[in-house]
Amino acid sequence: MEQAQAPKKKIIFSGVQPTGIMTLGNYLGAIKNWVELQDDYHCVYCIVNQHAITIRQEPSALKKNTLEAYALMLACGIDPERSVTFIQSHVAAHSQLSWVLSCYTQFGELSRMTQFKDKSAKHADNINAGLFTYPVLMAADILLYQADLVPVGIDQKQHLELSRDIALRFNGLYGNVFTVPDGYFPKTGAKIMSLQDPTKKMSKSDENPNAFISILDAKDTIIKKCRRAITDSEAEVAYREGKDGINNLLSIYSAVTGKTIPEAEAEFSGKGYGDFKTAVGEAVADHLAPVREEFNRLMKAPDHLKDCYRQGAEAAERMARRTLEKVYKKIGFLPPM
Ligand code: AQP
Repeated sequence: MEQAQAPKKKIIFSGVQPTGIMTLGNYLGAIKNWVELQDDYHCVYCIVNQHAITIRQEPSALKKNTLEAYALMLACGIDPERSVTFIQSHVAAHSQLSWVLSCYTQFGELSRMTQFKDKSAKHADNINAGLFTYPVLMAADILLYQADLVPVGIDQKQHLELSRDIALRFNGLYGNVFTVPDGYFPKTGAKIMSLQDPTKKMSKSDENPNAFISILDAKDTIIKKCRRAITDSEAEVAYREGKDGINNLLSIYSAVTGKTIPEAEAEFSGKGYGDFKTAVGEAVADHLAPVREEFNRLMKAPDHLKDCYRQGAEAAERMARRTLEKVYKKIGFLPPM
């Protein structure tokens, strides 16, 4: 099997953390776009297990989640023969470049990151340095591959802007070393909210399983979670301010059916929330059913998965090494030979 190399097309980089089974938020905000972008770009997609340890992980669970996240990425439609697909810790250049970039990133910049503030409030007993420097590793991930575009959910916008700032600063000092990446945000599904608190984003590590839909949830579970979704006391399926729960369900419905929000509003006009929530659950479950089937098939073929991620790491390594060598030369690191 040949991994794509020799990029002539524009380059895309993105990653997902193996912190649990991906949610509908990860799928609609990120992976679904990754799949579509494979037609027009040279894509590099990564399971970012080094980012995951910024929050304490149980080692056997991390290992299992990493393989499952990789399989799930393929099950969603990422083709390892067309895109470079690998696991972050298999390519040492990520942590090597991260160290260099951390010396070109200011403490004040990192202190302003809202994800750091949110996650340190949530994990007050473990506010480690990695949690603080997470955006530097993310910048290294992206800049190593000279990515032109980075498809992420809107929640990652601030980190992406920091990556751009770091690239511009470095280029300003040493010439054009890095491509300055642009964000690529989906039109629908850019931020899917929690079903239990629609002012918060849907997260796979939420303690309340009713707050998120996992891509691998069974159909009846998905419908049940949608039916339990927090909405409001009105009985009108309409997208407007103050109706966060309904807005979220309408966005989800629109993203999985391809219908526009006004089309969805018209479809449920005069109907109660019960009917609407069930219809959303059914549409989501039908949309995800083929992914679940393919995931189960792939998990029965661990040797095939291993071949894919090993070859992916080799292709990634070749791309990453070129950038790292250039960076080391620019900053004056004496070459080993
Ligand atoms: N709710 C969301 N809506 C839209 N996009 C989302 N993404 C995550 N949540 C939503 C996008 O998914 C990609 C991978 O995210 P990640 O797993 O690397 O990290 P995350 O953003 O921290 O996702 P979670 O699910 O919230 O993970 P935990 O619970 O472990 O922190 C990113 O492109 C992200 O934008």
